[in-house]
Amino acid sequence: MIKTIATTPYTDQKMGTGGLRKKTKVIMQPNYFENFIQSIFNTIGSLEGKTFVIGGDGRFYNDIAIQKLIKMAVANGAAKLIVGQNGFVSTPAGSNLMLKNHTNGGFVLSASHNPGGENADFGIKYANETGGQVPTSITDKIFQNSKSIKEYKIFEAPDIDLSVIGTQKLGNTIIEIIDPIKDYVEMMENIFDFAALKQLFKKGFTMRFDAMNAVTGPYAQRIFEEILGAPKGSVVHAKPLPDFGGLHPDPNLVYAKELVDFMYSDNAADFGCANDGDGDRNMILGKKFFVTPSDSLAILTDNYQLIPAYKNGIYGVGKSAATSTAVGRVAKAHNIGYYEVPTGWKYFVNLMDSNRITFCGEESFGTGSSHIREKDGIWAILFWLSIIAKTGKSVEEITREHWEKYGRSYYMRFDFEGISTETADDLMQNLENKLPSLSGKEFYGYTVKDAAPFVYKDPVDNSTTKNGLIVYFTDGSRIVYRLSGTGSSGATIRVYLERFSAKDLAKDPRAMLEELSKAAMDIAEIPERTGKHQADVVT
Ligand code: VG1
Ligand code: CO
Repeated sequence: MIKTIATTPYTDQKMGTGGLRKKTKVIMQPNYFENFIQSIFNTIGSLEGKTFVIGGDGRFYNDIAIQKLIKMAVANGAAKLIVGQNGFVSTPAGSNLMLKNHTNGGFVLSASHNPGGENADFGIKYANETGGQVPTSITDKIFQNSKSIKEYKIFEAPDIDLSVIGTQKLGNTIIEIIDPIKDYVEMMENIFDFAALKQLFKKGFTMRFDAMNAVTGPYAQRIFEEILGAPKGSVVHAKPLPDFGGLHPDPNLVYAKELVDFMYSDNAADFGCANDGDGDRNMILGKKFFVTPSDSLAILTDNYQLIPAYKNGIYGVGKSAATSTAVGRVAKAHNIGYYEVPTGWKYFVNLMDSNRITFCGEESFGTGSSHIREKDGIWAILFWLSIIAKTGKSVEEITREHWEKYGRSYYMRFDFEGISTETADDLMQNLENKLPSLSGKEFYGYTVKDAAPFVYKDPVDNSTTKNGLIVYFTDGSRIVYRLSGTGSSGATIRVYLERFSAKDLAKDPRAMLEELSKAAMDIAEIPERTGKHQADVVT
């Protein structure tokens, strides 16, 4: 039976860089989740005849939220729901299901790389028929709607059993419970040369995939161990747990420490990699060697011809403004399109849909291609393994040869966390105000060429987005400042440093960027304004 429930609005349901992301306890407030979902349904109009994909990364509260979501979609009149078995669907697998089935979009319940649990974070990613997260014009409307919501609709029924694959009906809605891994594996088999990858493991190649107790464990076990023949146990932390076993499922040098320590030990595997909570991020490591995500994007792009799906050519490549310019040099060499967008994958969607780009990436451990409209952690790993299989070279050799060919962009990101929103906003405003006066000034040997906010005009819908402030120096170095849009409380200031060198290819990035980091602290007055003399997280 359809029930209409009276409710009162919350005022903080604004989506950020990756959907709505909040403390789990905030989402658990009475009607909070329901209000947000109904605001989406109210924004997009009648659900009649519409199909949606539903899943999540298995974190705490997923099981409860998913039942509410299904019953609300039913009450609002959706024709069909495609739901991952036990409620599991990774972000890239979800995007594939949406595209492949010509759906009207879907929901991945995840706060991505944020920790999970009752005292951690929860989130909702909402995508439209592109399989990509909705543009800001829509998220603004949803936010407006949420501020005046008075009621929501829910179908009253016992919980659905999500453990059995098959089709059932709730109200007038068809509910299809599917194996969330099958279609994803098929897609990967159509992109990469699986026979060559099997050969690689047959020859004794070793890898370690750290799933960080999040959603990609079962995907990775199926692909790497069962299909490609990597030794059992190559995938670690493979069981998705509601609190990720206490791990912070953000695959970087800080939070994937166990994997990093292993890959820098004498027992290291040939290849090391990790994914984040919802499977869209990746980290790549060789033996005692780390590949920055910016370099990874450049290297994958330079090697597109090695992959069956791309060997006949790619359209172009996109990167977020904060990502290093390494891939720009590759785009130039291959004479392909090159786009710089604001932070957040949704800005790549129009570029992919209009055949302007095939590959795209962000410095925050995200890489992907137009096979779907989200970044894809396992895709990036299979791409790297394919380069290794085809060239016979190690991760380190591939990367060093790349630097020899193109020069090296030394790159680091500094995060200043737990700052009050007011302090962070003031700091950014003050910096923006003084940008014009920086030109020609010298900081620790670096002279400012010019400085400006980053403003992006989408070539497809002509919308403009302002995100971050960039200081350019005369030697080509850059500092990018921006506020995080994925936190669940307070503010995080991100500072991205980049310095190019054509000749010095084997220096320590910290040493190469020491003076620039001092300049970054001074220019934005970070110590004076935040009391912090050091970043909380450096990646
Ligand atoms: C961060 C990253 C950004 C990424 C976003 C979502 O955003 O910097 O590059 O797209 O997370 O990633 P922010 O605003 O906190 O810097 V995830 O893996 O949701 O899906
Ligand atoms: Co993610």
